[in-house]
Amino acid sequence: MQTRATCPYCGVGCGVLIEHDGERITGVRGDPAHPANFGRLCTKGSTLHLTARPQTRLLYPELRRTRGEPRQRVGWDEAIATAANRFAEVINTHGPDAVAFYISGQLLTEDYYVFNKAMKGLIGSNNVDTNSRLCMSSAVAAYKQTLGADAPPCAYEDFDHADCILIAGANPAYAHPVAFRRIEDARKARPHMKLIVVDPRRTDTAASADLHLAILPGTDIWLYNAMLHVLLREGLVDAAFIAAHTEGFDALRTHVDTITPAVAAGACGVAEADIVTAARWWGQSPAALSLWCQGLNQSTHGTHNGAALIALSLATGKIGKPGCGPFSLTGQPNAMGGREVGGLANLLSAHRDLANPAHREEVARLWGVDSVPATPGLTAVELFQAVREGRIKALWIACTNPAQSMPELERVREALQCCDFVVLQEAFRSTETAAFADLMLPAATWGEKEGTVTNSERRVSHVRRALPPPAEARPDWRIVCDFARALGPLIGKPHAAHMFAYDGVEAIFAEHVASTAGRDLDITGLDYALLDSAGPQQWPLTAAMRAAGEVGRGRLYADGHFPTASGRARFVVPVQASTAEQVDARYPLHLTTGRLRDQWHGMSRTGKVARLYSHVDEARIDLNPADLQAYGVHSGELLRVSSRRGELVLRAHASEEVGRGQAFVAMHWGRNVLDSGGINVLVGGDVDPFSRQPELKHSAIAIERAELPWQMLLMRVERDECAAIEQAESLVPWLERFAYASLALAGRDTAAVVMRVAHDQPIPPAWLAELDALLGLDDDCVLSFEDRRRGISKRARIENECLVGVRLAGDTVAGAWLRELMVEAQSTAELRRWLLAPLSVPPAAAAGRGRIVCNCLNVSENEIAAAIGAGADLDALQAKLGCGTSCGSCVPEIRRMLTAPVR
Ligand SMILES: Nc1nc2c(c(=O)[nH]1)N[C@H]1C(S)=C(S)[C@@H](COP(=O)(O)OP(=O)(O)OC[C@H]3O[C@@H](n4cnc5c(=O)[nH]c(N)nc54)[C@H](O)[C@@H]3O)O[C@H]1N2
Ligand SMILES: Nc1nc2c(c(=O)[nH]1)N[C@H]1C(S)=C(S)[C@@H](COP(=O)(O)OP(=O)(O)OC[C@H]3O[C@@H](n4cnc5c(=O)[nH]c(N)nc54)[C@H](O)[C@@H]3O)O[C@H]1N2
Ligand code: SF4
Ligand SMILES: [Mo]
Repeated sequence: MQTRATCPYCGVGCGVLIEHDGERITGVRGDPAHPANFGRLCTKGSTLHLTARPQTRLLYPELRRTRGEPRQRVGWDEAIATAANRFAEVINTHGPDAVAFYISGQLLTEDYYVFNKAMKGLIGSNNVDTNSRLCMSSAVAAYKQTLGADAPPCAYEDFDHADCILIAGANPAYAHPVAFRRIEDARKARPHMKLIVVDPRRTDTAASADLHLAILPGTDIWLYNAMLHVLLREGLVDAAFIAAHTEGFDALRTHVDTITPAVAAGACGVAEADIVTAARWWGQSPAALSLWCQGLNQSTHGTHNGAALIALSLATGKIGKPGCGPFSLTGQPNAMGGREVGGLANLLSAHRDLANPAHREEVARLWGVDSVPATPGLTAVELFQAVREGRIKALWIACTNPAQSMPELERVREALQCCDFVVLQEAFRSTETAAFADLMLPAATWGEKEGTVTNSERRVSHVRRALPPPAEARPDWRIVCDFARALGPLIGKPHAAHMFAYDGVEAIFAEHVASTAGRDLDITGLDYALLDSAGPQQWPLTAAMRAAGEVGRGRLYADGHFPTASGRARFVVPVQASTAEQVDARYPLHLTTGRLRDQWHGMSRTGKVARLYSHVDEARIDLNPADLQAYGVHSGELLRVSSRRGELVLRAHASEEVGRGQAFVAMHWGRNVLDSGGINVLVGGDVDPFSRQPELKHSAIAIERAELPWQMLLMRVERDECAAIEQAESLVPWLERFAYASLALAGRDTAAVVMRVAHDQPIPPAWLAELDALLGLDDDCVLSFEDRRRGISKRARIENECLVGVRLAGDTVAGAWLRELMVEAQSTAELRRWLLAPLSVPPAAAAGRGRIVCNCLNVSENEIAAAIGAGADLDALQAKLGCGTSCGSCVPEIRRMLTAPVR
């Protein structure tokens, strides 16, 4: 059986066909009919079915009755009653602003809608904010300041019409892969198209560009202002468009007058000529499109980063036309939906503004309440500060993992620790935030819930449910409605019963649709039936458009009219700020953070699929080889990394991708896979003044070698992936005992758990014995070798001539070889010989496969490099090895290996 849904990962919003037998999800395919992806999926989307396992899920409500005690399973009635009582107590004693919701751009629009209504319409506070504050809020503010509304004006189809694409602060080869596939196709079809990438790092996206501007972190505004300077100087602006459809240009023109390419080149650390080239390509191309994401948004001047980029589209009149426009890539699958329903502390339903009394009145009327509160609620960073200071006493978290993803992580943990009552509504059992929850509510997730999502190009899809949720998990919207109805009478609002009396999820959608009437995102022509018959639709799609047989609008502002008071788009004079935190002698390196190709955020889903570790198998800090050399550190050694807020130990990785003086760490690694709190213990919480988005991309750090001479590697093959996950979970509490430790899965058809440890001295024999017992390395079937003098010990379990478990202590250089033997279930005579000899290095013949580059076809780096060495080009590699022929996510990396084989 097949059910149409969408991928729950990124904002590309690919359609998927869920294959199932009525009881289990058995496979997933790209939906050929979905206009976002036409059947394609990336590495994450195509492994979704492997994440649909009840064993990893939160299955029942759990309640902690006394602080310090573990949570116990309770029934739903008790769970909802307890939540309602505790929230009512706080509201009745301390007022509605003493409670808050912290929710997520991964909720469906209907879930979001009821959360927002419950806080603003029922409880009477605006304290509802989301992880979109860490993600899209600068893009929202930039669109509103310039174009007048939070509406990305473009469509993916515009890639096919562009003559120049400028990707700024985004790495779509990793983060929006299927959109990047479409850009690759467009380039093939239009060989004259220019691709410019602005990113301090030489990512796979940057490496594939015609021009890579590797600017110094935080210097974007200088660059876009200097490009405008060149456009003006060379007569490449569209004076007629500026005069007819914009305002504020004179001030910006004056501002950029002194920002010559030479000035910007100095600020940005790039060649003056490259800035001129970028401006000319943009200005001379009939159609030019910009794309941006977190490299611009996650900054203390994120709003103005966006505004400076948008100004290039406005000044050249390249907006509202095919192949043109400023296109913000949405991070999460439904951050757009959350913005549409106004599910943030400073917004209201259907793009209405909290600050506007008429808007507040309209929303109150829609909801049938006297009023909605006027004071803006607290935004993410402020919200957790308020929790920490005891001003917020009850916190409801849904579909996000703040104990991993928020900046200033130690403070966030303190906040969660001291909060009187924390509810966590989660689909998976063991996220970092779960440790702090007093009440955990099991949520249905992908494949089990129905509703709608809106992707980056304003396209609304109907997400369908393939199976019922496991055990007692329930859809998010239903949990919220049950809570709201229980809470109402306790806070003197009996009409809650009526406000939240939906007979199903479509009734919520219908209410949301009604709220958009006459707004820029008017979708009064939409219902589930139309989405089912005509397919996913872009907004607006008004009732009148539907009556006239039209579909949703692909491109906005074709008429040059903008939703501002004057109908004109606005130029904004940006602040010329740098990053909030500067490097200095004590913290001399600039750290940026971001995404890996095959992992998703806190890894609650992707971290449970062994093969998704094969591209990058451990947390690491990327540093320029010259910097590593200057510190006298080799790639693979451990470093103590510290910032003004915290420190952790990470493995050094030499990478030409990062410039001198810079460093990169992926955001994914948290307390479930590392001994430390995770990368965000380093990252600060300074925010943009307009969007309140924190500067997650920029921190100053120091590094020094971590002197941890004692090393250990533990590996164990398990019966199946579920067993490997369970084994990994049993090892999580061990992580913090060591000065350094990391956990990972490995393998593909055979799944293994891998734990790497380093310590300042040998660990107590009792610990070793306990770990051996845990991993089945303690009985008579185990081969063991010990060289006390050299402090080396090896233990291995061999079953049916295959290695199934290993513990190496003292020296772990053979780890990669042994791991391959294990997960590929190869038998080898060399293994026994090696095990029983005082050798640590692997046999010379044992050339490993190396990292897996192509995850679909399981093709490794070394195999690709060997074929390249034998003269293969991309076509030959694809024909011979199959790499890059399925989802295509690895093609940028393969292309790069072809031009510079050594990485
Ligand atoms: N594989 C994968 N894909 C994802 C996600 C995931 O977790 N995993 N998450 C999704 C979500 S929620 C989001 S928000 C998106 C994020 O998508 P992206 O924003 O594309 O990804 P990031 O890696 O966070 O950051 C992009 C780039 O910004 C660069 N950068 C850092 N500082 C600066 C700067 O000062 N200026 C410029 N111009 N660039 C800078 C970084 O080097 C990095 O390469 O990805 C989505 N897609
Ligand atoms: N250093 C650094 N930090 C960052 C970033 C960065 O670039 N650098 N990026 C920031 C950005 S852009 C983002 S978007 C955030 C993301 O950060 P988070 O929001 O914390 O990331 P996720 O791990 O996706 O959290 C979503 C949670 O929802 C759960 N879940 C999944 N489906 C459902 C469901 O249907 N219902 C419910 N109730 N729960 C469900 C998942 O198990 C998961 O634990 O991280 C931010 N933090
Ligand atoms: S690009 Fe990948 S992660 Fe994003 S929606 Fe498509 S399949 Fe999912
Ligand atoms: Mo995001």
